[in-house]
Amino acid sequence: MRPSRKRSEPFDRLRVYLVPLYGCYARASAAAGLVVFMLNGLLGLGAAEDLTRKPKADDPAEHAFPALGSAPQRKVSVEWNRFYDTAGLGAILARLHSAFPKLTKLYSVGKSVEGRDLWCLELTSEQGGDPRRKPGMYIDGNIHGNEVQGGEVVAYTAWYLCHQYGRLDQVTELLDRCVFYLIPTINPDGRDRWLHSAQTASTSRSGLKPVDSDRDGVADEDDVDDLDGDGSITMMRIKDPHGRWKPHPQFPEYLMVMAAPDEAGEYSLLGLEGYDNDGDGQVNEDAAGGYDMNRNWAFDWQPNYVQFGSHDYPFSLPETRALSEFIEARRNIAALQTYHNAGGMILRAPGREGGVMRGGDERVHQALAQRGEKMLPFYRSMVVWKDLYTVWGGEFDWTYGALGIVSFSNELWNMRNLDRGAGAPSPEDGVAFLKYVLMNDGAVKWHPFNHPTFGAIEIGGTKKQWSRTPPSFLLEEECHRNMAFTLYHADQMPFLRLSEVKLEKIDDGLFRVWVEAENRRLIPTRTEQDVLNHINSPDIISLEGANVKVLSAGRVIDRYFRRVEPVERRPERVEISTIPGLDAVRVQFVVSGRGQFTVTLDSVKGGRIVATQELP
Ligand SMILES: [Ca+2]
Ligand SMILES: [Ca+2]
Ligand SMILES: [Ca+2]
Ligand SMILES: [Ca+2]
Ligand SMILES: [Zn+2]
Repeated sequence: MRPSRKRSEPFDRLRVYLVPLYGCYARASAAAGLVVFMLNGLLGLGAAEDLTRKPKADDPAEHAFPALGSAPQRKVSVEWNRFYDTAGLGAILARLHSAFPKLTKLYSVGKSVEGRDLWCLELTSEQGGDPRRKPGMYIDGNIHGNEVQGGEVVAYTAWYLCHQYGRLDQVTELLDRCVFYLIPTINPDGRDRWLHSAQTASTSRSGLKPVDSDRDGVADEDDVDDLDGDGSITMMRIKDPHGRWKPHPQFPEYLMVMAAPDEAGEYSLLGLEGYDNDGDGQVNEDAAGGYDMNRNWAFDWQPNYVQFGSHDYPFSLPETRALSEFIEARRNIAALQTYHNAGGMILRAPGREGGVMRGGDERVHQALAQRGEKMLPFYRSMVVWKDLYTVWGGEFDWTYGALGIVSFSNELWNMRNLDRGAGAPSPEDGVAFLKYVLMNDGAVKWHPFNHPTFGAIEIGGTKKQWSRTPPSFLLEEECHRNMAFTLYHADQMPFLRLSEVKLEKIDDGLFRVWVEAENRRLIPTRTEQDVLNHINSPDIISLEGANVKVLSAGRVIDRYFRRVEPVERRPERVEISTIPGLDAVRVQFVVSGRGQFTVTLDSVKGGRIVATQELP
């Protein structure tokens, strides 16, 4: 078939000619410049611009087309390249709720110390019946006040699910089958303090119940202070011939380094910006709050002298109390994610050495997290106590340990995203990113200040958004990828069906009914922790009919040899401890009678499934 080949030859030649031209920018632009120069010469055009004609100033959104992964039409427009305070996150949820009233319910789960609501957007479709009987995915963020972007990830998830329902089959099926409980911020006081006032990347972690951290009889009397009123809490340094620090030779305006052991330094560091507000001889020794909401949960809880920040007793804080009651009341919650920052981690229990994580449950968590590592560049699957540090009374230790929920905590944002190189960026790489990519937004140059205690000092360093949260243009990516992992986690919640209801005649009016109940996803209906501790009711497969009597029943322990372990009592109702992931359980009933009967599979986390059949 040569002729057609021959016809295309001139095009092939053209392509061969064009490819190197594209590949060599210098040559292409030189050639284009020459052409423009020649045209201008020929047409006699001057350099003056025509200022009379303009494009129409339409709404650009009316001319927008989708990039993959996001909604083309946006009933609710939100920019995901910035942070929102508690009222802002609430406003996003409120707008979503009024734009998608059939998909959403919006309510407050409780109030914070300062009286801010813990807003929850409940999201599911009207398909598939009672939301309380659908497998539930609980997602929260920002338990540490400074770890703000969890709030945006959760709000993004709400926004994305609302807009993609009915457009992407995967999302439609997910909302038909499951229910989402989305609480963007569970520490709204700490969040607002971090966003509204001068802070560092790590301050305002606590909630705002006053605590006398230094036990001088007064609570919260000496926090950081924005000395120069520039909206940032940075570092204080003082010229000191005996100091161990010196400006970085390459980046002296921003970066300090330790002097070599045999080298004289130039500066001493004096800590975070601030005064000794109460004149006790210490600076910034008792900040607002002074506890850790993620150490206040009633599993492996330890008092403050063992676990700093655990507060008075488990659930002593209004936020953790309200959230625990909310979660505990929804036994359909089978999966949970709680977003923190930073470091790029997919964390799982246990929080302490020797803490609880059952073997089978560990394998489920591992499989999910391994998928997550592929979805989240630079994120690593980790166990808290072993790979990070010991946590007593953490949120997901309680949700897994006390409730048997498959739980993760993602530590959002990894600094490796700065240059996406082979290893972690050095301080110099970080400063280069600040300088060349962020045009120095993120840094405060060292500048003089006259301090009442220290005298002539200098203030400077990085802004609070640096190091623990992504810059604007990477924030939407962080939101989407983490949401995608959490939707995958949600999709692996138990997905049950009665895959077989088969009749076998024994005699006239006497039958065996073989029932198979299948779980088409990875997460079992009840985790090992749940089964071993009798946390939730077992799954139940029952059979009933107006003219049908169940004579006996049993669990099938070998379907090929038809071995059945009989049920001692109430044969119409067989208890199943769990339906494992991607597996099935089988039950055999012996029945007499005639007419219609129903088989019901009832699972706390897997829902209620009914099949109807008839005895001949
Ligand atoms: Ca105090
Ligand atoms: Ca300042
Ligand atoms: Ca003080
Ligand atoms: Ca102070
Ligand atoms: Zn945290």
